[in-house]
Amino acid sequence: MDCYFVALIICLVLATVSCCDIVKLTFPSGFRFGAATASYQIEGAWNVSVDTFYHFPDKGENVWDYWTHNYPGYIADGTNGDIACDSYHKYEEDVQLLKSAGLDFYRFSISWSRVLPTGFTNVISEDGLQYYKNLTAELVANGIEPIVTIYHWDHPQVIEDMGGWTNELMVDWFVDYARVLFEALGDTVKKWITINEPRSFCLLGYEDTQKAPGKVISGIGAYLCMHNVLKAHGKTYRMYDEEFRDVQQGVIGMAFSLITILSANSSDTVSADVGFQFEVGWNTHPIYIGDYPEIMKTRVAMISEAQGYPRSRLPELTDDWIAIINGSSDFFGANLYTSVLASPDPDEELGIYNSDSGIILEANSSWSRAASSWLYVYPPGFGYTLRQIRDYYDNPPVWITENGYSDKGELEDYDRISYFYDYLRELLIALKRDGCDIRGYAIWSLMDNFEWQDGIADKFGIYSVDFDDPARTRSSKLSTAWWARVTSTRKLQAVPTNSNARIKLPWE
Ligand code: GBH
Repeated sequence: MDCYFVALIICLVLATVSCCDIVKLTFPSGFRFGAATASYQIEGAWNVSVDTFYHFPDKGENVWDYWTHNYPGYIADGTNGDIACDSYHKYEEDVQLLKSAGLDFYRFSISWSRVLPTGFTNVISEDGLQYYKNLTAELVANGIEPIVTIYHWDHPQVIEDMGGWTNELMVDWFVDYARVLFEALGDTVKKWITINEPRSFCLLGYEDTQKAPGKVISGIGAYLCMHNVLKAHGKTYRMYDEEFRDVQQGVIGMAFSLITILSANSSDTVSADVGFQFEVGWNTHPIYIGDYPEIMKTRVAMISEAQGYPRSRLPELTDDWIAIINGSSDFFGANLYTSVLASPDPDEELGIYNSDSGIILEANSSWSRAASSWLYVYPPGFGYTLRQIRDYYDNPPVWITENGYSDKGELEDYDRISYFYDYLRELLIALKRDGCDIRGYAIWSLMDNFEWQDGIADKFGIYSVDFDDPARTRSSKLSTAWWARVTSTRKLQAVPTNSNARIKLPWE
């Protein structure tokens, strides 16, 4: 009896502690906050330096240079990244932006064609490498950890001329490039992300004109692209193991494009999961489980046959490749913004296959929206997907490598703050109540930037950038101050509701 009583008291105390902890909305002491950007979206200086020996520009042309210069019609406002935020010249100021917001890390990406102007390792641009050495040194001097994305969509055009991600030789070209970065920066950089969101550029760049290289290779391009991405990632991971890990002691992962997929109809227990396996598992199962999801292999083979192809449009991962790719990840990088509802495609009952998944994905029209056409605000989806990752992949260490909200550039960005509040609250519940191993969170984005096919009209920054001003002046938004309070208190802060509530910046 006594024993039960004591146990009961202990339980009550524990329950109160953990519940109040969630109520207080504090972050664990080791939790890390940061902001993310990508080279093409912020750097500018697209043809900056001339090689003194070869006398050719030693920033090579990449697929986004080529795409925006030759096909500006595919960019909503016809803009490009020639200057962007001019971070190539303003990186010291950018580091101060991070510091003012109290951020612990900066996730930035490296421009392949800035480091390797010919695309290959026969010429290494000293200027290009120096830029990233300066940036990482500046970060470290200011107590900010660099987290480096090796590839965020801007591979050299010369490589695209040879098929880019649809050419299997890309695998070795990528490994060669990554090795140059480990050699040059690996003493300082201890967290590497090989590739950002393969799902996005494979689907939108090799089966659609929304992203460079804008090749429409329907039904085949994206699968081939992902196949080579997985190989390039796996081989880079093993190369780091063999050549660098002992000495450099870093970690390597990928930033996956995640999307929360919920059932449109509560009695449908199948569609949301099938949707998840096709949209997310396609990329994550090979790395965490060892092969493409079974349902993907079966359905794509069956539909390919019905379409008259001699073999499945989904390439096969051989046992040798599975051995390289399976387990090639030290952390799970999650880019997660939005949710959709899944339902079965009724045409399938008539024997008509409109898609390989057979699932229709549609946002709920009652969800509120950001400026980006694809971004719906549904905070519970964030927690749902974090728990899904825990359950599917044995609770891996997770870094939220991107999350954020787009608007039209308001400095008093209440909606952005409210998005952060609601999503971070879900994150805390997943972490503290549900035991998800979430280590850190990166805001997308540090500053307004070139938002790919949407040009510069949709803004994700917690700092604004004046794109009409040649100096690309940065200014803080209301969310800057809100973030500074979150990072200094390590606690979620209330959402200001009107301009009188404007929080003073720490340096004001
Ligand atoms: C990220 O894309 C990028 O990494 C980053 O560079 C970008 O600036 C940021 O987010 C904001 O857009 O037709 O189903 O393929 C993440 C979000 C995921 C949004 C894929 C568009 C395509 C819809 N993207 N999604 S789909």
